[in-house]
Amino acid sequence: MLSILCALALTALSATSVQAHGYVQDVAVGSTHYTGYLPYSDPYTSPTPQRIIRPIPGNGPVTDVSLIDIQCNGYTDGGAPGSSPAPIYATVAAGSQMALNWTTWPDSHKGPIITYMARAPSDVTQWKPGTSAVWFKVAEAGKTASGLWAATDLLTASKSIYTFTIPPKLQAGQYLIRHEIIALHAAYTYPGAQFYPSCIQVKVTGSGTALPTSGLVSFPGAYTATTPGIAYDVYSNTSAYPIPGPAVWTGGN
Ligand SMILES: *[C@@H]1O[C@H](CO)[C@@H](O)[C@H](O)[C@H]1NC(C)=O
Ligand SMILES: *[C@@H]1O[C@H](CO)[C@@H](O)[C@H](O)[C@H]1NC(C)=O
Ligand SMILES: [Cu+2]
Repeated sequence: MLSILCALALTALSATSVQAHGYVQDVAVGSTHYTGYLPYSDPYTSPTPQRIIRPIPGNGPVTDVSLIDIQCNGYTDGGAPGSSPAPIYATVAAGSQMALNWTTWPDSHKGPIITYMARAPSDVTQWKPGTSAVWFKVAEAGKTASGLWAATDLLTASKSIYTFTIPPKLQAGQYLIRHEIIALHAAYTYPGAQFYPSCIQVKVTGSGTALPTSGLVSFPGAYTATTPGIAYDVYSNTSAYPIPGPAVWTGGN
């Protein structure tokens, strides 16, 4: 079984290294670093490395927005659909920054970078949101007025590090962060956009009390084939890019 998996992984590695997509390989909170889930080595490493990012099958995209795969990147949990939780979480103070280090992102894969959070009812290392509407957006970046894209232009300029702030007044507790790049190089029609979500488990500390109670969205659910920004001609459309999903929640600022 293991050799079959290794062969598959090697096949996937050689196939995808040509296409070179990516994933979050490191998360930094201040000077504390958490290595991301490494899809080409973690499954074959013993003992299994303890990660804060939920397992992903590889560096490739999800393209069907109706699948549970769109939530945390298409990994099955014991054969059941939906992502498998990770064993640990990062601790981060409300109002502090998280720096997400992506693998080298291909120039052709232009698109937005979007980050959501969802409050875990109790233990985030056991929680699977399923199709519940639990997610709120905390950060987004699309195309600037001068035509620069969050991915790849700005991400490359920042050495593949994307930084966002945990809302300063967010209620303490455990959360799942859903962070994604949407690559639009084939998004002139649907399906075409490539989604690269990562789910990061955190415990937020602080004395804040803010938590959104309305406008929460589900994954799958938040995006459809006709949601603005899911289909977009990245080569010829010089208009503003409408970032998909709800407005950024500002109640925690
Ligand atoms: C991102 O992570 C990689 C792999 O750990 C590391 O080599 C690289 O230096 C990191 N990038 C930055 C800007 O810290
Ligand atoms: C450009 O994108 C916007 C937003 O998605 C859309 O409304 C508009 O129709 C597009 N323009 C062209 C020429 O396709
Ligand atoms: Cu790709």
